Amino acid sequence: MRTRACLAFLLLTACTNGGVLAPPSGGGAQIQTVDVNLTLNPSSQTSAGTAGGYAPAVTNVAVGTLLRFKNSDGFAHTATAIPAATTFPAGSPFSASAQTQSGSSLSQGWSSGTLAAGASSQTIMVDKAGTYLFGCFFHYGGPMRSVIVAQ
Ligand SMILES: [Cu+2]
Repeated sequence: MRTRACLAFLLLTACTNGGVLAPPSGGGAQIQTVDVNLTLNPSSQTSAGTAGGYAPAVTNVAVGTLLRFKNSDGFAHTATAIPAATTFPAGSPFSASAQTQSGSSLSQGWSSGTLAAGASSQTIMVDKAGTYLFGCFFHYGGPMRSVIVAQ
């Protein structure tokens, strides 16, 4: 009996935490969503090279905002930082670790991990002004890559 009650508590706790999208303490941070969809979002030219698969192609955000990536496509994608790049590398810059969710600050390394159809990423704090490139582990050559400009 005691074990069952404990298990129920753990499940309830896990579900509650998993569903909460509230910003970190201090509250009130805006969440800006980037759409992830290789099927619907066309390629376009940006200052970093040819982007595609995310909308907007260039996301303008204010420092202090939270970013989230939502996969509205019918198959899996990632949104993964390309560290220290000002133009998109010719070949994929990603390793298999891109498939695992990591990071929560824009200026540090981060990845949404593999986002199944319909899934949303963790929120990523826009902690520092700058231009940040990211792309999809599976479809980098699609091209599936995009730009975040934080001010
Ligand atoms: Cu993809």
